Amino acid sequence: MRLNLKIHPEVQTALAENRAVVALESTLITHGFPAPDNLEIAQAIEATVRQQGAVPATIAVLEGQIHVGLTADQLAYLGTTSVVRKCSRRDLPIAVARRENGSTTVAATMIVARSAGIKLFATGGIGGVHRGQPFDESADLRELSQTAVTVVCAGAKAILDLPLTLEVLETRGVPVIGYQTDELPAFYSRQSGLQLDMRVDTPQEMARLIKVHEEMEIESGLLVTVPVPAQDEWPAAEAQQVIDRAIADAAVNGVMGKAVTPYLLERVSDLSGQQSKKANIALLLNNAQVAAQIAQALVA
Ligand code: PSU
Ligand code: MN
Repeated sequence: MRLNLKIHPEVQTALAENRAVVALESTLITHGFPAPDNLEIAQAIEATVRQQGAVPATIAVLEGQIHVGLTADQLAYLGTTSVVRKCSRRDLPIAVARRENGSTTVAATMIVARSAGIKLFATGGIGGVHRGQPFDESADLRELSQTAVTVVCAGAKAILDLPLTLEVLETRGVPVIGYQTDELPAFYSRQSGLQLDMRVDTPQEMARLIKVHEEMEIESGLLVTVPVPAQDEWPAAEAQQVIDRAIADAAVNGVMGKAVTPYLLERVSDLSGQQSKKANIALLLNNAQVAAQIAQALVA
């Protein structure tokens, strides 16, 4: 792929010197949380990566230019601008051609990270197969099957069909690894009851797997799934009721396509008050920390 990237000098230097870099997505800033929480959360994620000694590279499109690493002003602009295109793979050329602002989903962030030479990327939850809508399958899953970037997340978002999402990941050849867990985390809560084939307990162990995968030139992504910290968990039984209601509301309102995920996240947040937000923020910061530690182990 040939992308015209504007790489922040700090990120460029870190890559040239083989220092740890963690890519970060931007859809969670523009479509995942309302202002002003969104900007505070984005800043906190970057700060967490830095605290671990790694360089954050938030990825977004600003006036048609793809950026890898944003200045503080650019991040603030993205967090406060109302018209931003949510860009998955197919939307990237549209945002560039029309000189628009665009935020990148997991799929688009993987594409850009790969092109920039960044091996690791942290997010909240990947997209997946929607419940009751087996043909609404996030482009994230296809990207994971073909783009060699490691994505650190808290599983697929709990608004999704987790068993089907796991099946698709298996079909597409994506290794799914539990980080200090034997089962797939369920985003807001720690357990899904779905067993995983592989568990790692340290950043070093994960880095070794990434290196072997790279040496074998298997051009798929790797998915590292990290449970939300126990003290911030939103118990699955409670979360499920709220999620069921949000999904029903989406159906009644005819929400479709790429609007589904932002709608459900907002509805869940409105219906649950602070609980979903607390869990969501905690898992984002935790994932950023784990990703930065793995990034460090990769360059050690
Ligand atoms: N995780 C979050 N909040 C988000 C998302 C993930 O905690 O907003 C975004 C990611 O960018 C992911 C996207 O790639 O939702 C999936 O959207 P879709 O189902 O339309 O592919
Ligand atoms: Mn979707």
